[in-house]
Amino acid sequence: MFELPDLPYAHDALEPVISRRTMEFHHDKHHAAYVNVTNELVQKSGQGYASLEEVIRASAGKDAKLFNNSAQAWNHAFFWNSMAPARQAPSGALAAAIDTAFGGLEQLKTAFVTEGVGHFASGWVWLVAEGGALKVISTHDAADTVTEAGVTPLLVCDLWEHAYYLDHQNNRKGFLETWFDTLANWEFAAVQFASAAGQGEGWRYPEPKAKAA
Ligand code: MN3
Repeated sequence: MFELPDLPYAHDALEPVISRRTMEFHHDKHHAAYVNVTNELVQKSGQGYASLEEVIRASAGKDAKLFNNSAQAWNHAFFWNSMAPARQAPSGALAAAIDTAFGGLEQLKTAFVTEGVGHFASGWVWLVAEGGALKVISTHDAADTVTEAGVTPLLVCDLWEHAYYLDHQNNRKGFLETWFDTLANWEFAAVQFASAAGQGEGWRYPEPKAKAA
């Protein structure tokens, strides 16, 4: 059984950009539902899976309901890790790679916000590493980079309205700008970036626990 990982901070730690109320719905209800439905579908399938990543890859293009729920379970856990309560800035090799790819952090912010605002309807905006270079991409609905060989996600922001509507209403642009400036977890991104270069492990969803007999 896959578990709903606890938030890496308190529900109100990201205020005022993301309120406690949003986190209570988003983590405790939305994310929990994706994990629960994934578990139900995996159980029904009778298949044993060693990881959530395996579920996502096995269901992609074959079982839309299982893919959508398992990928959303993964994406939300990655999203919580993509944020930190204290404002940070990229440093070291990651900062250098940002300069190379975008010309600087402000230009990366523009690319990230523009991609997120331009993305129609629900999905996710990502900073990723591919072949040693950084890129900004977006994915639709539940789609993510778990199914993309050679693509390592560094950060993601949720573009579904439930992520920001209570706090920012329809102002997706304002949400993304403030998110990028104040919540982006550059320490987490740096660990992911190093893993893309073969240094250390990238983030993985917690392994499933055997069901109690
Ligand atoms: Mn969401």
